[in-house]
Amino acid sequence: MSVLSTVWGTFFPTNMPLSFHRRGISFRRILVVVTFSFVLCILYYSHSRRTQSATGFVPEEDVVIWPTEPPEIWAERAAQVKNAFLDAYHGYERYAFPHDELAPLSNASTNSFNRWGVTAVDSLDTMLLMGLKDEYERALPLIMNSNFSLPVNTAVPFFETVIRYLGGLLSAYALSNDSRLLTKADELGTKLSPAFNTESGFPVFGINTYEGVESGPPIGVLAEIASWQLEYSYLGKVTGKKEHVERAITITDLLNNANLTLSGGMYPTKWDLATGMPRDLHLSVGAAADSGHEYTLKQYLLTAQTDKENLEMYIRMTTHVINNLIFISPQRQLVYVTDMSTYKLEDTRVSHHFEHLSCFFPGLLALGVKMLPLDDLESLGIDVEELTRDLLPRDRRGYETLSEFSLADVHLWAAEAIAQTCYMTYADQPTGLGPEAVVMRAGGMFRTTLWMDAVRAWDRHGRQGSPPGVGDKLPWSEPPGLVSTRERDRATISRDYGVRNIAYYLRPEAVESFYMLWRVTGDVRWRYRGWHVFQAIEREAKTPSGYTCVDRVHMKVPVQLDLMPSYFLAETLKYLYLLFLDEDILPLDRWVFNTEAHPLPVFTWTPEELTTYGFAEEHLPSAML
Ligand code: DMJ
Repeated sequence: MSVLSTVWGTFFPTNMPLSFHRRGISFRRILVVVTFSFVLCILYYSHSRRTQSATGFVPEEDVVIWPTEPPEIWAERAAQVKNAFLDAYHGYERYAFPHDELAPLSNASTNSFNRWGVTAVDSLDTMLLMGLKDEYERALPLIMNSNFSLPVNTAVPFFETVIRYLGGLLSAYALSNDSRLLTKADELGTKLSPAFNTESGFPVFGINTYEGVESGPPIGVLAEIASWQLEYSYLGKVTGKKEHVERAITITDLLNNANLTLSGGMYPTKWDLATGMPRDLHLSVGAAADSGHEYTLKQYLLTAQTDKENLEMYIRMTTHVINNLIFISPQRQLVYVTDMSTYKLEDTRVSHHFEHLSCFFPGLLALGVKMLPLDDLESLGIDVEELTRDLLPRDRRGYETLSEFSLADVHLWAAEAIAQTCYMTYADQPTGLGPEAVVMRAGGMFRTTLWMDAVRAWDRHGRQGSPPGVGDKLPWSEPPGLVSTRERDRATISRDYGVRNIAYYLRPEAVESFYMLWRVTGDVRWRYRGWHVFQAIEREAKTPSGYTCVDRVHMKVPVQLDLMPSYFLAETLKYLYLLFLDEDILPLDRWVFNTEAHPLPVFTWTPEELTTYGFAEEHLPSAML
């Protein structure tokens, strides 16, 4: 109003007489006022529309026509993924074996993961699942002959070695029952153990397996210090070796004893390897943190749902993320999970970055929905009072907010909405490939909203349409005829985000979540989304000898890089294959995927093991208490 009256005053001073003709008001002045008012109306309308859609008053859904194809089509698509795996692996065998990874344009090899043939080891279990006996037999001698040593003065990265090599060996053992693989896994797990020689017991970044000494900075990141319990507990279970099991118990105890009051009960990203305490207040489920959170739920599931400390941590983490890190974009209602840093108690900054790595998170939520009685946590011995005892009042309030809803519903809506955004970051690009990171427009006139606020508003207004962000969306495309970079940049405003890192590194996280959501909901849309991703990979990433990471995915003419990471075979192609395969060969209540997609079988500790290994009461099945 005040802007309007200023403008009015400029053109019609209060001392001006009241009749137009007699008062000499020119047509030009009237035209200016009318035009100005029109512009104001447009701005007001578009702003209120954005605000309304962000708070869920206007649920927006595009009409997407999903094909109705005969179900048999999926078996044929699974076969196409198997062929893609064969192309990739044969290229590796031909040009790179026994080195680590294939450079699929130059047909050379790279050795970034210890020179122990990481692609072969990472691929073993996928070969077994796809029935590729010949490739499997050809890879075995490399593994059997490896002594996991390195040239003097070099170190292996603990985390990558555990998830790719140890996870790969253990999974192949579980699927084949070949005890030689277990012997190698035991040997490797033992060789890596100097990593735990820190004051706290958290593993250090690297180990010189030649001299058996650890090396690395005094501060570690969550993903690297807390993503090995699955592998070491299963190794302990199948070898019967106390030292392996003790390592897995130690990490849970260490994390459980940390003071998490200032981080809302969630693990922050940096940790002090001497004191075992958090060193920052950066909260994220993306790079450097991701699998540290993933392993809370998965450790609970792997141990046949007996490890209550990890379950409690999963509930605390997801509650804090849902209340604080999930947002919805102003125009397209894209739901995303981001990160935030707290510098002083009241100085918290949200980045609004959305990383491809974070796209594993919706799959984790979906897994939790399937496996946990989220609306009856008391039946698992979870006491919310106890769970929130050390939290600040503002964080405790987040639990009250969620208690107004079915927790299972909220987790599933968040999973579906975020996974859809992961898909849109692929479908919006001319290549159909998803960039490594995008940044959502959140400043200035862009009123981005906490997703839970939008959910509450949607609920208050009678739950019209799908929950915020869950309904179908059409891909964004650039309006035709734009030439200058400025024009093209401006056009992306309607997309709600800018592309921050323009490469697709053949990563699995999006299709991993599609697979989980397909298994949990049975909704064929997840298969179609995965199929579109696979087609884009075939179109843009294929080379004569394999598949490569792709740069400039947001352009019509992308650039092929020259690297085929081992996780493309271990994870991306495995999840796509399982997504299209009709038979559920790895039921989620019997198998748990490590963070490199290596399935490990769920197991229970026997009463003797529980006593011998000195488990804390929290780990004991209720029957034993
Ligand atoms: C994989 O090596 C693992 O999934 C890890 O946890 C992080 N991401 C890469 C693949 O993107």
